[in-house]
Amino acid sequence: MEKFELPDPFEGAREQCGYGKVEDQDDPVTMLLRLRDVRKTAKNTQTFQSGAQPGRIVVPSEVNIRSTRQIPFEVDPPMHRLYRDLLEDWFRRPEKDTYKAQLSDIISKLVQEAKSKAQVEIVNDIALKLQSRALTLLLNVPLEEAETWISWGTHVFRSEDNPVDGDKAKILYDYIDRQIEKALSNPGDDLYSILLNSEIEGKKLNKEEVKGVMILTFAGGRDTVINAVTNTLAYLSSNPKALPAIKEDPTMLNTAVEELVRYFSPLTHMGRVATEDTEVCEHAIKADSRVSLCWASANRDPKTFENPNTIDLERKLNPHVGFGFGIHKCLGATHARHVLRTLLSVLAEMDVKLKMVKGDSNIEDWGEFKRKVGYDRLEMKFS
Ligand code: HEM
Ligand code: EMZ
Repeated sequence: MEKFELPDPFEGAREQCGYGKVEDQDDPVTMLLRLRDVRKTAKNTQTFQSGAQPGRIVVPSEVNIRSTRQIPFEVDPPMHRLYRDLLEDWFRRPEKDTYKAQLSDIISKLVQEAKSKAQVEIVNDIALKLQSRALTLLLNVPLEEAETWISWGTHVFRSEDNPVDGDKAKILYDYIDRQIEKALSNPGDDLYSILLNSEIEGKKLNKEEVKGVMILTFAGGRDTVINAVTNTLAYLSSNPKALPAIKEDPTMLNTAVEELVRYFSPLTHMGRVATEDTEVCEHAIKADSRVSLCWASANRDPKTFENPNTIDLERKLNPHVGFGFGIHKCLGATHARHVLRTLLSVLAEMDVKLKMVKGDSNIEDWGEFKRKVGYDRLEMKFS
């Protein structure tokens, strides 16, 4: 049985100095590696802003492929609060029973299909389809719409040989523009229509703002969910006792999902831009330079997590930052948690056995740090 492992490349630097450096398109980034510093910096939105030039807080930087500001992700207080107030109710929809039933149906069908095949490629045939179909529930659009999104491949901004591919991004932007026009001429009860009808301080959101929310919903919730689903299946295949244990005691589902998100940390890090000369970890940070909050490193910090490199599905104390920390905490977390929870519970209920056949690792390259985040391809057998 192949061992499933996502090694922690940050251990040495986190212990020695607490930060690392990465070059990116002539705009270097100081990665903050300790949980305490990550939290402190995320809280200090005055000195470490998200509302810099659109695309700049993302690593690799997306300044060359978009001018649309992603909302509420690239907005600072006080505006940030107004957008969040507008969005939070909608993003709690996954708590509804109808939503849960539909999600369970989407997942059961995919698992049935996988069981009927001799072998299945997880990334494209399960994770991408599951992510796309589940997203139709969050946006409240017809299930068929997912087929278009599936045809775009796993990442909407990256192609095989280009981490920031403008042509690829244009497919998404043009698609969203068309959906916004459709919603304007024929409003329904989907997220586009709801947003176009919303007001902040008595003023309707304009098309550019709606586009900013929608790009974020498509981009932020795509490879994160795909990696989380793929890694979950890889993990289960090398730990055959996990599903029977969950079936025996479904209360484990809550701690299991949190632990998987901690260990996988599907979003490695996210940047901020310093608004003034400052210091983190006794390291000088110049005004207008970039730092990043490394969720993946913080989630293995041994000062907080006992046996940080072990997956313990019943971990009791788990203040992980896999979904971020502070005001920008992931809006899609309720949805993502339900996706993972339902996946585990459907597999457990169906007594599915998983066998890994072959995996090509997806390794992110952050200069001195190489981090496995999942798989580009993963062949498995379901029975
Ligand atoms: C923010 C992780 C899924 C939408 C964040 C942040 C993290 C994160 C770490 C904080 C970014 C920051 O502080 O700069 C993840 C992970 C996911 C996931 C690990 C899957 C396992 C999703 C999904 C959606 C989504 C499915 C929506 C469809 C957002 C939005 C924000 C955000 C809108 C910005 C919130 C704000 O700025 O107030 N996510 N995310 N995410 N995420 Fe997610
Ligand atoms: C941005 C980001 C959002 C960015 C919370 O994270 O996710 C990245 O995958 C995208 O490339 O544009 O949406």
